[in-house]
Amino acid sequence: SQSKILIKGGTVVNAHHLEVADVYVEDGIIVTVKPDIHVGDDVSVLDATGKFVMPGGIDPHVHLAMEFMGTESIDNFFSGQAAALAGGTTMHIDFVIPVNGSLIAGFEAYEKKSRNSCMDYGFHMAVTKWDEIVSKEMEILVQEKGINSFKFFLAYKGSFMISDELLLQGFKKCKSLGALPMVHAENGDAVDEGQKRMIELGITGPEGHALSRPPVLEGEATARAIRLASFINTPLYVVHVMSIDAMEEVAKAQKSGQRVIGEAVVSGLVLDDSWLWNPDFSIAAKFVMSPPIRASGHDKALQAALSRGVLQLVGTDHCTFNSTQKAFGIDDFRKIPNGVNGIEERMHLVWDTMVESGQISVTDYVRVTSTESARIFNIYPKKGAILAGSDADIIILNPNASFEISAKSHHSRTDTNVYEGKRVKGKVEVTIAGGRIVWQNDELKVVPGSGKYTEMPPFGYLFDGIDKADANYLSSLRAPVKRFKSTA
Ligand code: DUC
Ligand code: ZN
Ligand code: ZN
Ligand code: ZN
Repeated sequence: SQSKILIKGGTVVNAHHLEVADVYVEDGIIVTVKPDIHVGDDVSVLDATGKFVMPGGIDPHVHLAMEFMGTESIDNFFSGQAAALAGGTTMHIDFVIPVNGSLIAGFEAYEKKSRNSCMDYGFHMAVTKWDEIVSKEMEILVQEKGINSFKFFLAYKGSFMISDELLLQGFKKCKSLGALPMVHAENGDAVDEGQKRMIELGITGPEGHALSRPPVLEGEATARAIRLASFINTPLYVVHVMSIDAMEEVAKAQKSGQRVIGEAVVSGLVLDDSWLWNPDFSIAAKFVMSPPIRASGHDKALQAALSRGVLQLVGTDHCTFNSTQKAFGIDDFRKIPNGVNGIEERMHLVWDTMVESGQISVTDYVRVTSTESARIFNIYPKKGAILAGSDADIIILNPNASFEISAKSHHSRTDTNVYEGKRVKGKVEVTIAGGRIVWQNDELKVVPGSGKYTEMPPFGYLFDGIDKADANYLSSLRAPVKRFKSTA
């Protein structure tokens, strides 16, 4: 049951503004934001004095119950979302994987998977092959199913990877539909070569994962995708920028005026690849994800890029496999299911790493963890804001509390945590999702089926003025040269 809630005396933070105010919530919607609100006895009052009241996090990059590398990621839509809520994230956008190449069949499978959701969610769609049917399915998904983003994999040769020829078709189709193309940017052919090289050298452990797909392959694919997006004149979203190489390509394109969004993920900001050399396989394997976590130095550079605005938002790529699943690759790193946790830790790690350290402001924190996701995927200000009329997805963060991250206390179903033992300053003490208090006093009260599918409409702000740019381009082309046959 949804109740009436008044949050009193906190500092209310939006991406553009911060003020001390009360927030009154009724029927899942924020009704009023102003100082000194008075209410009756039927309202639950939360005291937020000395704390920050902020929009719940929106994780733009998650893989719950994903069928991948011969297994399925262990957090399903219920357990992954429960973990998210305990960490102050109130919405995620998951990647639908096609079924036998069919986007619609994939969408229907994900409708089933997400039935027990306990928080709001949206979908991106992965495109893993190309033909007339796929093209038609993209139209249906945009026009009728609330999807406005499509992800193309330049890696995973033999399964998800698509050629440049198909990528161009996909970019064109996205643009015509007002949908945002996204790329996983690693050169899949070169990764395949790198893996063979490692196996030939007898490097079969988790460090071989990092060595087989170095930053240069991420830089190459990022540059290629950005240039092809420029050629089509479409906006582009580069998921999980993990290296200086890729980040610099994004920065260069942005500087030239191209509409390229760079997504950071928490693991790339906070971790380094030294873990992959750990002699204990079960520890090293936890850190295997793609693109790989990079050598020390990349993390700090990515943090700086986030604070400069070259990277606009932070996701997780949350895709968890337990120790048993990770052990599939005990003799061969190529068989270790790729993925790390993060959906529960993201809000805390970004606060601790970026705000506590003074690298970004509190308003910027809201922007990179919530508002920017909502703006890019065209659901702002329903999501990503503490404004009258917005969904009541709200967190109360105490900047003076601290705690230690551990698999012993986390809510994910996986048995390990890549941030094990890390102490963070700042703690989400209350999470309100859809007007319900779901996290308070370290207790979760989540309701299966209470989360709603959030449709994301096409033609978000990244498409503003694209038509005009195309018209300018066409009018800039010179008329064809009139040629005659030489008589000489
Ligand atoms: N990378 C991962 O680490 N996991 C899921 C998919 C991906 O691209
Ligand atoms: Zn008063
Ligand atoms: Zn990816
Ligand atoms: Zn991913």
